[in-house]
Amino acid sequence: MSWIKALTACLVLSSLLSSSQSVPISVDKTKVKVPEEQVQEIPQSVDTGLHYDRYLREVIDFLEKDQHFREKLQNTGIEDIKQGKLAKELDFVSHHVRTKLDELKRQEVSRLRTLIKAKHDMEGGNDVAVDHQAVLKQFEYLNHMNPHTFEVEDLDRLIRSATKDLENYDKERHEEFKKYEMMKEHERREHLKSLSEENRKKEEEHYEEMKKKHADHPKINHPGSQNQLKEVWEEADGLDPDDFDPKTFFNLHDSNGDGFFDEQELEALFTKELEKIYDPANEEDDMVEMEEERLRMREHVMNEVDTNKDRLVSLDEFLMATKKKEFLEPDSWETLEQTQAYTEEEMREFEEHLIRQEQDLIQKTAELQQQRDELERQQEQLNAQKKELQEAVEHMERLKIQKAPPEVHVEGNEVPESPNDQHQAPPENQPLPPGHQDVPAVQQDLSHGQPLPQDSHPNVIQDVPQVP
Ligand SMILES: [Ca+2]
Ligand SMILES: [Ca+2]
Repeated sequence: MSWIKALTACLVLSSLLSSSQSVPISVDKTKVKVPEEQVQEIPQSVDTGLHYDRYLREVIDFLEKDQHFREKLQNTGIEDIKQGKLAKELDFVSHHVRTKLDELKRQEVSRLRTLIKAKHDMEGGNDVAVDHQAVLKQFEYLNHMNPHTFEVEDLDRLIRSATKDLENYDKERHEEFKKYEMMKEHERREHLKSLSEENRKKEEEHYEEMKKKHADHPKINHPGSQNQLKEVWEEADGLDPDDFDPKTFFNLHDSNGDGFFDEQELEALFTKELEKIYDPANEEDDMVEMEEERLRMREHVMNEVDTNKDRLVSLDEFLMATKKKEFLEPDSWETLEQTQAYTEEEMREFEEHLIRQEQDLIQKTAELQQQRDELERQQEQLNAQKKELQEAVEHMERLKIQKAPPEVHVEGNEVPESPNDQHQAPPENQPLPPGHQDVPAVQQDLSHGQPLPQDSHPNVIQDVPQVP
């Protein structure tokens, strides 16, 4: 098994082959430093569909440039790769490749942080700080404890994660398809509910008619059978069916010439069959269903033909399969519309789930409205308090102005005379000015001009000589 094959098989990255082949082996034999434009180039291989697809492909792309790593890969079996033996060879790759891998990892960590932040913001958690370290743990394909350099553990994690994730990838696609179909049916049922009796009847008739029209198509050949491949040979390749030769067929459709049928190359073989059922111009043909049918066909052929389970069909495996009875006399292929995507029970659960989601949404909306009302109420209260405070301040200002003395121009040491001073009593030992003895504190003897003791006051009055 070729070195590229070993790694791609392990990673189920058959699509990588096209890009690997385009990198000349001599590149880093002659050049110590990889040219910058080549460094920046993104591999043009088929997307694996993983969310870290770009990172994965860039890492593989750079490892391929290292001669030591390539040689080790050549001599390492799939199981050993899966067990992490290949990852250990990272310690021996050249410095500039390591530096580039460090850079790729830092970029990936930064991309994840941006994603986490964006998700966090969307969920409305602006005021709470994100614990990146904790959230990063969910991304198992790199070592988040060391965000700066790419180490053996990073390669090990990448290999393990990609293997696991790609194995689950088809399963997830089937699940998504099922949900898609249930949602379609749910919307149809809801639409029917909104119609009048008469229109509902018409709509139902139309639906049945379209279903019938979709199911009416030429016979579908069993995927991977002689009949199916012969049709490709004749119609797509334009060759005489009598000349059909499996080995020639294999070489013709091994598009990248690596000696294996990968998933994409296999799927391409089913286009002729799928065109018998699906036409994008027809109302009754759903192209999402066409892709599900393509996936089913590829899975079926892989299961039958890929005996060593590396998700690639070698020429030997292919030739072995052409000798089997199923190849020559296959069963009929049950197409998607002939199978039930979901049970009524699953549909019921799905709709219940939708109702719960809707109720949650209504509840959340109500809670938000309540919070909004409360905030508005608090705002009004604050406004009222502010107004009161403002009025109090204005009142104080007015009082201050009333009490304050009029502004007097003062020269030298002259003390301004207060208007209140006029009403103040003069200092104690100063004689009162005439006419100011308003208080009879000391009564004067009017005849003698002598002060009299206070207790003699009534007599003094009596003693006043009577003028005849
Ligand atoms: Ca191939
Ligand atoms: Ca195989």
